[in-house]
Amino acid sequence: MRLFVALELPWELRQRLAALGGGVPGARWVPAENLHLTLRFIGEVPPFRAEEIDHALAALRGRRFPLVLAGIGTFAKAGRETLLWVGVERCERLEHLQGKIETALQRAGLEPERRRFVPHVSLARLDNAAPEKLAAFVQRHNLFRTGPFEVEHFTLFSSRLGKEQAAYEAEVEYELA
Ligand code: 2AM
Repeated sequence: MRLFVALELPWELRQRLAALGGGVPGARWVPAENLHLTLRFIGEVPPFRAEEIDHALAALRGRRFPLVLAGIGTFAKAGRETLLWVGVERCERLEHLQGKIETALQRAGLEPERRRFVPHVSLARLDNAAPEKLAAFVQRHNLFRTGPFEVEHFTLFSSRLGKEQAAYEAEVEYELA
């Protein structure tokens, strides 16, 4: 199965994020039900490994914390914008939780993640989006900011890749104290 660890977002917040979508030709907007904040992408693993991952995550002790989403940005590959996202206000407790998850997954036998953790919620994947439309979108929504919401658990998701959108399923929720 194809797995990743993420924070689920409150439904009202996801609706608010999904409502930002539109006005950028070449953007494939993530539907509200798929919006999440990835903490660690795992990828394809055999069932025995999935079980070890679950055990490692279940043994992790973490605490609840408030989180604020703020700002809009893009990632580019080879000079081309590929992803439009909403950012996260700097949060040490989020970084701490992500670090604990990384450690737990390495103990469960996964290779270390080499890429730096840049917390974000993907809003749209971009296929040749018109740069001026994209820039206008970023400018229009740059002050986007949510009220703080409480992160009470993190989630192990499985993902099945579809033609239009991936289908994500919450496999296990891990409560924070
Ligand atoms: P993204 O939204 O920033 O692209 C499920 O695929 C989640 O895992 C997505 O939110 C995706 O982040 C994230 N992810 C991180 N690395 C990935 C990779 N190499 N392949 C696919 N998804 C990845």
